[in-house]
Amino acid sequence: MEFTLIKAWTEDSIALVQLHRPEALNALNPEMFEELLTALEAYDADAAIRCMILTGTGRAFSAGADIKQMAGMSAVDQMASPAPARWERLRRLKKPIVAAVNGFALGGGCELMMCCDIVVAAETARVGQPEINIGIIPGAGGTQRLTRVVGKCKAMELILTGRQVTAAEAEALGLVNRVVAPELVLDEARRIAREIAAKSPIAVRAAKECILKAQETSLAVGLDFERRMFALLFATEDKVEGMQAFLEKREPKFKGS
Ligand code: DAK
Repeated sequence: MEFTLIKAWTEDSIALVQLHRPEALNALNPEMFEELLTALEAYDADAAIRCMILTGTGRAFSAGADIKQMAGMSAVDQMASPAPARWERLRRLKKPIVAAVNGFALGGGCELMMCCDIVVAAETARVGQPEINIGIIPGAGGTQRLTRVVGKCKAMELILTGRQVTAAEAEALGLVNRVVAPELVLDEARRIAREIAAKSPIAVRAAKECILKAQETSLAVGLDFERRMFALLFATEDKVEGMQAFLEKREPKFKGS
């Protein structure tokens, strides 16, 4: 795959995608977002890939949507914008994504981070929804996903003041799984991705689907969904292999079948 605004490569069963527009702090323009989706969707469909990592080049994971491009847009432009459909495509990815947040994750960058499944952040990273400072509100799920993760009061504070929080505060808020030294952020993401890549990809996919379902449905519906997914996994060879390996006191070899 040939890209100009991102870099994408694989390391065994892990795919890495790096936003690569450092002169604009990886601000998300439509061209970069299309490249990002092309790469992620290709890896999502590739059976050899078990887990993906998303990171940024330079000082930022992403400083959000491209303000220079948004400045000229009208309400009618926004109503007709293909952007929501792009974010929807991101939401439909089945494989887990580990975010390696190397620097600023602001606005759409924070929303992108929240679309990932596990987040490793550099100590120097700064996270926030600063849209209020430019006269708008989060538009890619920030008011919804942030509120579900951190609760109403904290979401109100972050979105109404636009304050950037440190990686440590983001971890305390539950937005970030762990905080490491900047030079270790990608390696820690790799370590987690490899651990996930060694599991049954079918069980991993089912678990991701169930957990995301918990964010958007009632407990009763979610429990019912989980029960069905659980039963479904008993039809897989990976379930037979996993349980057999345990009984034989050996490591399982999952094939994704
Ligand atoms: N857009 C465009 N360029 C940006 C940018 C951005 N979001 N953020 C930074 N840059 C550019 C700067 O303009 C500067 O470029 P030059 O002036 O050198 O050409 C370069 O990156 C370096 O930035 P600074 O000089 O400002 O660097 P500092 O270290 O002084 O400050 C900063 C770093 C991250 C604190 C600052 O750059 C900053 O405040 N950036 C803006 C952050 C922000 O407000 N982000 C939210 C944008 S609104 C939607 C989907 C998504 C969205 C909305 C709707 N739909 C699906 C409908 C998302 C909206 C947003 O994200």
